Amino acid sequence: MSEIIATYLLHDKKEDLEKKAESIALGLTVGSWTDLPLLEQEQLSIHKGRVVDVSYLQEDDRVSRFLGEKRTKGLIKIAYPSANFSTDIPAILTTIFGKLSLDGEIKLIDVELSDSLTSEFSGPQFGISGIREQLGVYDRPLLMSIFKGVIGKEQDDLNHQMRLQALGGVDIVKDDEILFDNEKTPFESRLKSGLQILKETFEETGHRTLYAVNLTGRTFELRDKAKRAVELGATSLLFNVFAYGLDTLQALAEDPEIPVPIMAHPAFSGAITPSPFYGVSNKVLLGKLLRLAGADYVLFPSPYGSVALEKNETTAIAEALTVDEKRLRKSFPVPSAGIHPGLTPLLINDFGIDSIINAGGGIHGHPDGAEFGGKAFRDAINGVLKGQSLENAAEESEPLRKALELWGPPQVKT
Ligand code: 1AE
Repeated sequence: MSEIIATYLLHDKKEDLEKKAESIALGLTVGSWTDLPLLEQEQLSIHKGRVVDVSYLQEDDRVSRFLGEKRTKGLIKIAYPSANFSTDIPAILTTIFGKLSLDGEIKLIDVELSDSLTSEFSGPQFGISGIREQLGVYDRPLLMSIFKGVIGKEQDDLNHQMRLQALGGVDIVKDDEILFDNEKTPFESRLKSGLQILKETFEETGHRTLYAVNLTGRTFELRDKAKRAVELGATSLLFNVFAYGLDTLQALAEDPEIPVPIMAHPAFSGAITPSPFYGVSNKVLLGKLLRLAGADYVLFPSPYGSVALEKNETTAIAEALTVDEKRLRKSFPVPSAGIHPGLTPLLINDFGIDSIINAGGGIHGHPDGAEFGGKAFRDAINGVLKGQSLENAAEESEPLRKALELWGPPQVKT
């Protein structure tokens, strides 16, 4: 049966979670049920929500004190028949966590779509394998860098940064998500210049670099702007998906006239995910839903940098993006924020080679500049893959040695 099963974490005022689950399953589908005549019950049965499971968790006195009264903690799973909604993410979200998201201490922590429902979505157009093919790189994590300090700057400044990043051996350069259309570096000329620099560096070094230009502006302008970017030769688009909505990402990803990988930035997701009581889990929002909506690359805070998530949260996101799934390509996990070369062993250990190591300050802040920042990362990656310690790899790499002197090997618990 085509359906979606949603799992919720509750801290409920009442003690009877079975009753609560039943009221959600009916309330969000057919409404009151037992009073209906049998014939009507039969007619409506394909629309009726189903309680799949209810489990009680250890109550936490600190939580009850924090919320001002005793709470019952538990997990409930409800199945919603696909017959109730059109097959689009707005309809799904409104069904499974629309009004319900306003109903006290309840958090959506997982969603499972039946195969037939998943097959209604195209998912990533390129995914990990498609991006690797574009770059011709198959045997290591990719390296990405971010333009930094470019607001108010001239195109020449960006060109200089682009060149250094590419010469450093970076595979993908992304715009900073806070760089919008502006007079000094407007979208089209920024893209044209960036691509020209990358063409030149490719001719010089033979190393290919993709450029994720920030697709911004009003929602209804995005499609034409993205098509124009494709005409100009764009190799990727950066997209602040949570400022626009998942359905907007899906519309761009599905458009046959926009055949480029799309990179989802997590900006604004922190307004939805962090609470233990409310909102949506990172695994669902940044993992399952972004993959379903068609993100080819997904940025999220790593467990180590400046804006960190708990390690189990980050591995749950990466797992949702990469788990074998018959009908959807895999999205590239991009653990980010405050990343420097000293973190390379931890990142590869946590996320494997099918991930992207992404740094802004950790590349541009290298004592010898961004080119050497890129080289330090590439040498760290190669060393780790050869089984070397960072210190050993640094003996053969001056860029890495200087990076480690500045940032050090990480002082984090593993
Ligand atoms: C989680 C997003 C990280 C991001 O977008 C960004 O700009 C990071 O910059 P750095 O590496 O922290 O300088």
